[in-house]
Amino acid sequence: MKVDYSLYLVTDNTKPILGDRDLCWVVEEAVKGGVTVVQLRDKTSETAELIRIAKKLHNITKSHDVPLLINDRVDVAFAAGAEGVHLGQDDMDIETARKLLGPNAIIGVTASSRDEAKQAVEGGADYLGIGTLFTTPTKENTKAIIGTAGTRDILDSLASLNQQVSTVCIGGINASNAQRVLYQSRSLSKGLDGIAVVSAIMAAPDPRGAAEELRKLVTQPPRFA
Ligand code: TZP
Ligand code: MG
Repeated sequence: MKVDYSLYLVTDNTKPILGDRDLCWVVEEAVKGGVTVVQLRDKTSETAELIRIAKKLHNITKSHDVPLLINDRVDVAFAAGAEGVHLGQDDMDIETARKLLGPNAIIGVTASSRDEAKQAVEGGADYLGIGTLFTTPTKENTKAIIGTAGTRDILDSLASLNQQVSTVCIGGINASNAQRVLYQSRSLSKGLDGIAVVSAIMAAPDPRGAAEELRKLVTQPPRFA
């Protein structure tokens, strides 16, 4: 399956971001607005509840032909029939995840350095979540803020590895910097395939409108000097 990574939504169920709104409603609005991939990221729900949420989200994403990936939890991805997982450096190894989920599963890995990127690519990751790009209140304990320079460095290293792996960047991306992040990377021989956002959509009062705006920004020619 060819995946469109251009506008990748990572969910957040914490009060400062979601407020009192229903997670499924926000995600459905976002998908209607043009989100191309959804990652369920939930660090608090117990397993049974997480599977219930994942199944509900999967019904929504499936009806829009958008892949659903589960953060950290290969078991939950399997139980919900999700299209794949997103693994951090401390999560299950790619080979085991692939054995459990099958050859067509989408497996993404977080990479904050050249070494992590190389290891993930050699391990067979389908895409890399490169970051953290900019400081963000959404993930305060993030281990590395790599900035634009760190991102370019990883992208450069992928070009020299001559790999087809897809890439998205995450951390502090919103409508005001999305085009810059994406199009500046395109001056490299390996550019980003998309941007990943949490608060820019999840915290927006109108998540559908926020997704529509971001989708336009990532698909239309850049409008900055
Ligand atoms: N991983 C690295 S930064 C981050 C995650 C999940 C949070 C990004 O949130 P936001 O609101 O898009 O800055
Ligand atoms: Mg993780």
